[in-house]
Amino acid sequence: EPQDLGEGFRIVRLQRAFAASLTPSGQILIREYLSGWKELIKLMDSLGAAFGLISGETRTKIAILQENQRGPHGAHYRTLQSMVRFELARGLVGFQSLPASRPPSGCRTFLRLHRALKWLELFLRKLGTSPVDADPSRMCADAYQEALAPYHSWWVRQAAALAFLAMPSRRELYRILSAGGGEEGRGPRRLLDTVRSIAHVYNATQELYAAHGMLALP
Ligand code: 1PW
Repeated sequence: EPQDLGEGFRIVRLQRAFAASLTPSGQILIREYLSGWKELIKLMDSLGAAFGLISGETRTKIAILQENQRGPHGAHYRTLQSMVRFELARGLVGFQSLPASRPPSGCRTFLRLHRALKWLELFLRKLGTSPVDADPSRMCADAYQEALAPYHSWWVRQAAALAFLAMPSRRELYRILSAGGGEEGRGPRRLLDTVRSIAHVYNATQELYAAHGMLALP
């Protein structure tokens, strides 16, 4: 589709990436998942400089997982299931704090993105279902409180709060979210389709991590 071309954020690419990251048999494909996150980075970058810390941190997490994929054990980093199996078998998960000399595990790195994905799911759902006069900056902050703040240090929470204050107006946000042309009237629907795709992959990840007692990796 023509709307797939171009450099800017496209919600349709976000939706397709997360939809493609969950196979019919329930495998989670890490490359597709990361391509969803890369699309999200474009969104954060278009929200302004205040989101720089957040997008920079996200880039770092993506880079760690991509290095694993390109490394000598790359074949094990194709799906979340095979990554978990591999790191468990090799004792690489890091259930206790690892010495700083050890690289962060794929499992703990993915868990950071997984938690953040819940924030996104909540935020987009609020955005897609709220009355037109609701304030996006408030919805973003509420979603953060609910999903992510409990895992963050005081300093990170302050920085995040500052970024939310700089959130563009609802009108501007909708313009960004419906970029690509011809989507105006479909904004909220596309938004809610996206929320559904994100929720599916979130829930599958959550089940896998819960089954292995990996929801609290340091
Ligand atoms: C338009 C809204 C977009 C929502 C995208 C959500 C992105 C969430 C990234 C939050 C990053 C905040 C700053 C960094 C915090 C890190 O300490 C934290 N990382 C994450 C991704 O939560 C935990 O990683 P760490 O320090 O244990 O390596």
